[in-house]
Amino acid sequence: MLKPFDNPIFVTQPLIPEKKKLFKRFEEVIESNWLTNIGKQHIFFEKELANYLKIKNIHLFNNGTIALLIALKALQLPKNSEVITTPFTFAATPHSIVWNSLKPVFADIDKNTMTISVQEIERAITKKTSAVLGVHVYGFPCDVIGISHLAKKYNLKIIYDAAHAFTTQIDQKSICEWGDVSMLSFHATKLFNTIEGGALIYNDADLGKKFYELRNFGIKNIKNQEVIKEGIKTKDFIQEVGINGKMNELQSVWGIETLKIVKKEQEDRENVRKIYISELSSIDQISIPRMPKNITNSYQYFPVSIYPKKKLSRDYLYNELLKYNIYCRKYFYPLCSEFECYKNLSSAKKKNLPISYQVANNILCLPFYGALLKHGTIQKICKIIRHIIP
Ligand code: T4K
Repeated sequence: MLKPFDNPIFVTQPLIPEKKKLFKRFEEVIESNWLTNIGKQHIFFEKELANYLKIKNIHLFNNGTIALLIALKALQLPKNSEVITTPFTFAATPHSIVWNSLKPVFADIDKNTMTISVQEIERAITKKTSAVLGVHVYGFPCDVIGISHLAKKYNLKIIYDAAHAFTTQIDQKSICEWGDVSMLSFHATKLFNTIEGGALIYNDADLGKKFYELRNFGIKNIKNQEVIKEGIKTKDFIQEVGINGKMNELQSVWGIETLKIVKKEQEDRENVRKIYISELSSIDQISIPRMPKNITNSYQYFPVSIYPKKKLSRDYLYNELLKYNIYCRKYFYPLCSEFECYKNLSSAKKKNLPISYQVANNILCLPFYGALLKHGTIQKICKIIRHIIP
């Protein structure tokens, strides 16, 4: 038997900025006495990020879930109306619908992209449908063109959960340009992180203004400095029921420094990806989903599907890998539609979601981050997998 790893190998490892540069920026923040509430670092980071992603309109948030809550709130969808979404996602996606007093309706996914199927969306549309919340799962883009057509035909809003799609581009344009609004997550486990954090990307300036205000308790879009200088009482300027969704100055400088190293991490992950493909492609029981040619990989996860055969299944591989100190993740098993809080919805019935069940039962996210290139780690992981599935 091959020797297990001395230290656990997790599904991911956070990207940590260069400490010297980071601490210098922390000092700058501390000495400025300005720690949060859309300060200098926040504004600078927002601009840097917009340039990096080559997009015009972006607002930062303290995490992706709050960003998604605000995205739905700002669209002012009728109370109790239905939002069609995928069950093959993280809990934050349907939760954000329910937190807005809206009803999630699950539609099945496409077998190849694992994203919500346009045909299934159309089948689920009723008079009560107000929006579609698609998820670019693992950075695989939803059928954005098909969803746009449906939205026009039925007068629906489109929200994209792009938590996994930081670098995903279609024909060299950010995936986040599609739909009314897209949410990015900058959680520690994401390719690009601010420890916790998120962003909304949008086209309509009025919608952007709403995001800005809802993020800050609903306080009207006035600068803090104006409030201080002119002694304006903020209570006079609360227009809506907002929330505290602000990214702070330390998160922002973490983001500024991480942005400098994310390209290198992407390149490293590309090399990890190539090694996985060359080592694992010949194993009959493993299928590696591939991006279409005009799509840039998101480098977020490395999912594989395991075709069950005799004792060998996804769960068998998962459990065997644990013996070697390798902790893969079964993202996203079980489906959100199986959770206690959603299982009684009529759209949650198993017969309504056959592809989602099939995908969720066989998928496994293998360890995927640049540092796997060190000390032959990635080669050893592949060797172990080949040993388990001869
Ligand atoms: N929509 C989608 C589609 C999402 O996937 C997510 C988040 C959201 C919305 C919401 O965005 P945020 O509000 O989070 O910005 C993790 C993350 O917490 C979560 O952000 C992520 N999706 C989800 C898919 O994965 P867990 O419960 O799997 O995390 P955890 O703590 O088990 O971490 C996974 C592995 O990462 C660990 O085995 C070890 C490693 N790790 C983790 C942390 C936190 C580290 O090495 N260092 C760390 O600091 O949810």
